Amino acid sequence: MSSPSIAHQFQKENININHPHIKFTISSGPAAGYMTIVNMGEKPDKLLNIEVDFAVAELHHSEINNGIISMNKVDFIEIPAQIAKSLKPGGYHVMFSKFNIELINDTELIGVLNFEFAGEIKVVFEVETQKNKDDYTEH
Ligand SMILES: [Cu+2]
Repeated sequence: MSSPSIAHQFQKENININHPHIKFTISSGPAAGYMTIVNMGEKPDKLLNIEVDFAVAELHHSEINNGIISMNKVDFIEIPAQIAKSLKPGGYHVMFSKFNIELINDTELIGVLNFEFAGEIKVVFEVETQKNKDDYTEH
């Protein structure tokens, strides 16, 4: 069990990033990044990309069609106004690959999220072992 983080969130302007974390099964990756992005503003914003120095990061969307899961790279993730959008298994997520470090449970990694309007938001990802394919913690 990872220790409960009371206020693991990051905010800039109208965008709040809640509990960014990376789930991995193999220490060399690949691994998925999840979080909840809250847009408290009156206008939509877009997550354009994410910069990290430990891997290659892409924005992905998973879809299930006729029981088959497909994963596609997307150019951005739209965050509508007044909406909390969760990046979680089966939907939008960050895909990390080509790691130049080893993933270790209960450690932290830094990343910078780039938004069209809010700009750069630096976050700390909690690194957690993935227990099953739907494992996702929201807190
Ligand atoms: Cu993916």
